[in-house]
Amino acid sequence: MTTATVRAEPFAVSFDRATTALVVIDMQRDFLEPGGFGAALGNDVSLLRSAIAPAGAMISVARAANILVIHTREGHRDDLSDAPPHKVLRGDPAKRIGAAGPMGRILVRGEPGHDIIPELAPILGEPIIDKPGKGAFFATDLDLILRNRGIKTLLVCGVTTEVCVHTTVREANDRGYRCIVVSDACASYFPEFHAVALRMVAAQGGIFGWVASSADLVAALSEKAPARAIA
Ligand code: C5J
Repeated sequence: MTTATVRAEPFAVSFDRATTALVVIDMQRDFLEPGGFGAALGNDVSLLRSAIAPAGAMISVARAANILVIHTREGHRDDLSDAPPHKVLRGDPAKRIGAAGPMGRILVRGEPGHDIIPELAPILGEPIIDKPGKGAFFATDLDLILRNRGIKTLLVCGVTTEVCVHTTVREANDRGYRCIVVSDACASYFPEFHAVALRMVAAQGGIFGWVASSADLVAALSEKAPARAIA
């Protein structure tokens, strides 16, 4: 039996492990550590750290249950040709996208700040989606990867709840994926936005999907499941 059932808002949801992926959004040094993009925009980056342990627990249980784990990173080419000018020109010129910071050029691919934080480092075989936008489907091959693997349900966590997590969940809905947002494995620089963003997902009978805690998902996924079949 590969089906798991989890307590969730607005109601309990069942999903098949074999057609489920865990998507970990933008758990990058640029957002979670001092000196990166998040800090450059004036945010208190320590507010995001609450998501690290729950996201780590989700990654561990997904790996153990043979659930595909996908990581995303927001960032741009080093010539910034894929960055809209309005995004680059925002904020203090010394701290804009592409400017030199303590973790290298801000939000630029290949720089130390663009890396996923060491606590949640991907392992071999886990796709990493480099995205220029907030949504993980925009200008990426995420949809192709999911469809090639027959994925139907996404467990979504990461940062920030109301920006890249929400945008990705909205994009996923329109592409036909069921989304379960992992409440405590997401975080925002604005705790009130985090709370409201989660409520928005589950409101109106689950207009964007479901919201479940990492503890409930870990418990649901810890039940023994057979190994993934090799095609
Ligand atoms: C933001 C993100 N907040 N990953 N990016 O700019 O949510």
